[in-house]
Amino acid sequence: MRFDVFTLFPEVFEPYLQTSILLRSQRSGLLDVRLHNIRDWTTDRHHVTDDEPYGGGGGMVMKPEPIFAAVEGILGVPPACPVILLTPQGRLFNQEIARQLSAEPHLGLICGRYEGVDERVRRLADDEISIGDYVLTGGEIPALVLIDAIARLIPGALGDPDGAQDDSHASGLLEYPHYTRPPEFRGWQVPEVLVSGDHARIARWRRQQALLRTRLRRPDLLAKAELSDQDLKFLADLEKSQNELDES
Ligand code: JCQ
Repeated sequence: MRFDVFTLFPEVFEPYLQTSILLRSQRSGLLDVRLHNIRDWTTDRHHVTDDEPYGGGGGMVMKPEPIFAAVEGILGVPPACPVILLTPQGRLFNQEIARQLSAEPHLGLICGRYEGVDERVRRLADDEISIGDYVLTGGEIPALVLIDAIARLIPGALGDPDGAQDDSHASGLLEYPHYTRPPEFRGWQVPEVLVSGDHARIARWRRQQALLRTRLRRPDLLAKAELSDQDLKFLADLEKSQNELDES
């Protein structure tokens, strides 16, 4: 899968892209991230990429010409792939959107800076995505978030055949608790079930822990999750024992 990233700060992508799974995916040819400096597409003597907002008010706005020149210069007219603008005004990114985007062979990502981009840049974008309700200095971290979440869904990227199947949010539930050696650390024991060797019992315990944790921390997710009859029985029994305690 190929990403073309349009940014004023391509260097901030380098260290993260040169690490771990993203590095391996690029080396194996599963992932191809191309970074483009919007400043390289300016045509004026001082390579200016921003300007004052019409109508006044503080801050600076990214000019449309270099962004259009960069995106169209690299991706063609019309662009050869979907183009996404990273902005707090976009639709909220989640695992479902990551899954859908991982089916695309090629994506363009535009990173804004300053107070934002000239409104006409929106005409270049097929989609606008936000990674959360807060304001960042630029769209670079959001673009890395998308690349990371999407790239690890490419078949073969994680190295094991089960891949991202077990991950938090893949099932719509939070993950069950994980433990590794030592069996006791500072007096805290690894749950007995995990060292029992009883794989059916381990699977049941993990599922129940995921359900308990999701109910406690993210009941909004539980309402949307795919639940088996056994899951529903477990949750119904929990409610029942909770009610009995409340009445006593
Ligand atoms: C993305 N959540 C926060 C900031 C303007 C394109 O215009 C702008 C882009 C940014 C950077 O993105 C974010 C963001 N998701 O701040 C202002």
